[in-house]
Amino acid sequence: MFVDELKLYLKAGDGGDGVVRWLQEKGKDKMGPAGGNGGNGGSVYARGVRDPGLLFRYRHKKEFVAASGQDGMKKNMYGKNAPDLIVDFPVGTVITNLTDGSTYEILKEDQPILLLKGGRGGLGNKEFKSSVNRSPREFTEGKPGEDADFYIELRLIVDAGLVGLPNAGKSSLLNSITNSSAKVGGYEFTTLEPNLGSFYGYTIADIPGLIEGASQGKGLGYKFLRHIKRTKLIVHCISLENNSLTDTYNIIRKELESYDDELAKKEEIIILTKSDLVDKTTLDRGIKEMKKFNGNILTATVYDDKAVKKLADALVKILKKT
Ligand SMILES: Nc1nc2c(ncn2[C@@H]2O[C@H](COP(=O)(O)OP(=O)(O)OP(=O)(O)O)[C@@H](O)[C@H]2O)c(=O)[nH]1
Ligand SMILES: [Mg+2]
Repeated sequence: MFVDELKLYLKAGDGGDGVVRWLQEKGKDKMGPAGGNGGNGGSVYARGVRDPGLLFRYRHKKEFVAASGQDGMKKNMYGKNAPDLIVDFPVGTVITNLTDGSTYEILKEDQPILLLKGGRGGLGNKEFKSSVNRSPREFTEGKPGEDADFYIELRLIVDAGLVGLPNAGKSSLLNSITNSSAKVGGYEFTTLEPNLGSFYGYTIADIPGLIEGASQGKGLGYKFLRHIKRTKLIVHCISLENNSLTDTYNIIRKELESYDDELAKKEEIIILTKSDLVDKTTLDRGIKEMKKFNGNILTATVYDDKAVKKLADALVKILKKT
């Protein structure tokens, strides 16, 4: 199961309390204040890791709480600061603090981002000593650490995203040009979650097929469109098996547009797939028909190594430009 959305409660550690203590010497009474300050609570940081499947691990763990600072001690000793809590998220995660609305994007590995500050430790009675008060009984409690509910959403960072109807041959294409071994099947919705493949240093995503009415919740593919929100290039796959390439093209375009205007404005190329199933005249007619929509029409068949190589070369060129 691929988890790309969840809620987490995060809390930074509370500050330790300051304390009231007195210097002691054998046979003598209180010799002045000696209560130490409390330590600071641990802060909560988000850190990026290169593991798109990581959120799966958090599906049952709904909260992370950083440790509290230690209370102050006698002989003016400070309580220990608590360590910060670092929570890992896949690169591409968008984190929204549901209390104040602030958002954070994890775009790189490492580079921890502060989400919640730990509470400061309180002051011991030693801090309240003054010329007028040599035996202060005052101290302060540690401040509470910040806390909030967070909405966690993964939007994969990919260079190209394959979209199209179910059965268009997207996964087959991904497998033929990348190291991916996505499941392929002669039925709709073979792909149930995004597949990633690397391609000359670029990342290509294959997402479940889209169908007409996807934006109204039909089919599976819609919720996965978030994973191509950040892609530079949309690779629109249309099988030459379709009776009307134009209608097929328009169905997918309409769903992209109703999902997000920005998505619809992204650079797009069209790949006409399964070219082995049609004759040369039909193929040429198909290319001509699609040229109305897009200057970049490629063709593909996964059963011909030369054709795959040609497609891969063309795709690299396009990716280099975008
Ligand atoms: N003849 C021919 N068949 C192909 C080609 N590419 C894919 N197919 C077949 O088309 C069917 C669908 O392929 P998939 O790659 O699973 O299609 P998909 O677009 O990923 O489908 P979903 O995951 O359901 O959206 C499978 O039976 C493939 O074997 C091709 O180039 N030529
Ligand atoms: Mg597929």
